Amino acid sequence: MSFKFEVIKECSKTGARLGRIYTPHGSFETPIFMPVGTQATVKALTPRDLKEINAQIILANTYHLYLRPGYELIRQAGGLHKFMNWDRPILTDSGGFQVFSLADLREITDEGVYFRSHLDGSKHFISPEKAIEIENALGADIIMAFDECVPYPCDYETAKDAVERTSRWARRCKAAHQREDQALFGIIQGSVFRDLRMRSLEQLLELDFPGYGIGGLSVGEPKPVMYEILEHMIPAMPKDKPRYLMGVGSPDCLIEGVIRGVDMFDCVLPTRTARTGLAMTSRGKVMLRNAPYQRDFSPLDPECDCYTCQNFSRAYLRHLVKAREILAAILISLHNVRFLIRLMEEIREAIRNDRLLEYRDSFFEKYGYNNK
Ligand code: PRF
Ligand code: ZN
Repeated sequence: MSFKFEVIKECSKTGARLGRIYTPHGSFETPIFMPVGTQATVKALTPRDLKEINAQIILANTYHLYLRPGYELIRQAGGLHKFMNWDRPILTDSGGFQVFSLADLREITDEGVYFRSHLDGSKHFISPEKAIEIENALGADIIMAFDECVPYPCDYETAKDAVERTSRWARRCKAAHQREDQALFGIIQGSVFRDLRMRSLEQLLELDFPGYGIGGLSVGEPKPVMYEILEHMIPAMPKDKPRYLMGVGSPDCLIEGVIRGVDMFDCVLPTRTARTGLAMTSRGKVMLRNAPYQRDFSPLDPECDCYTCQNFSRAYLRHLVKAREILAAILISLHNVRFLIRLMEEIREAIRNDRLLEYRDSFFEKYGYNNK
């Protein structure tokens, strides 16, 4: 089946909606959290693990896979799904963000971006056409346009130029896109300037994408500023297209984002923090390195249904973290990703029952308002 989005139910008290996205690799309900598999692997987790914790769609990065192992190799392997043995939906980010945050010595022109690899210093050039060529070769179900994400804070003129360039690049991405079995999403930029956000949205709407990424947020601005931009912008976005808030994944931002009408999220947070020994639980964060857990033989999160919480104690997990054992990363990543996937399951259930605001309050009551 090709790409389709349907709204199942709109929340009567908030901007939230329950929906379903259909792709050639199956369908899933929204709002959804997408675990990040930058290098064609969600770090420390196998596809078998991901299915066990009910991951429906994962994200991979064009920038990283272009540099290593190369997109011709992945094309030869039969595409990303076959290469990594993941038969559910995949979304690829375009590299328009990673090239700005990771690469060295970059020069941005209207043609594209010149940069040096963060791996070996080799020289490269990615244009909108090139990004789409790579994403077409990788073969994800949803692919993102090549955009220019400005840092925060950013002056108005710089943000404005990036909006205009992102619109020109979006048009070129659409023209270069070859595969009808992949849905190409546009990305809205505009930093924290309301009028630029609206301008970016209007220009992208002219191109009529099947979905829209909200880029350039969660780049260092205060959370209330991000929420305010979402409140301003989302009511002007098409109701019948999915809205994807890029790079956002803390529990509070997921809930507040959904309330304002966001349908899709991705973030490295659950896997990255897991590798430092930090777990998210229904009672707030737990830093397993800390001394209080040395003789804590209770489960990491008594309310969690994951393999880690069903079988191991905090004391054991702390031991693994302290001993720098790789099983620590595996077990805590499994739990953290399951925690966010279950949070989204509960959010969808709350929308279904028109209880989203009550759900938010009870979640923070337990998780801790000051523990975000
Ligand atoms: N653009 C792209 N990917 C992204 C972002 C963006 O602005 C962000 C910003 N939070 C995360 N990932 N292409
Ligand atoms: Zn767990």
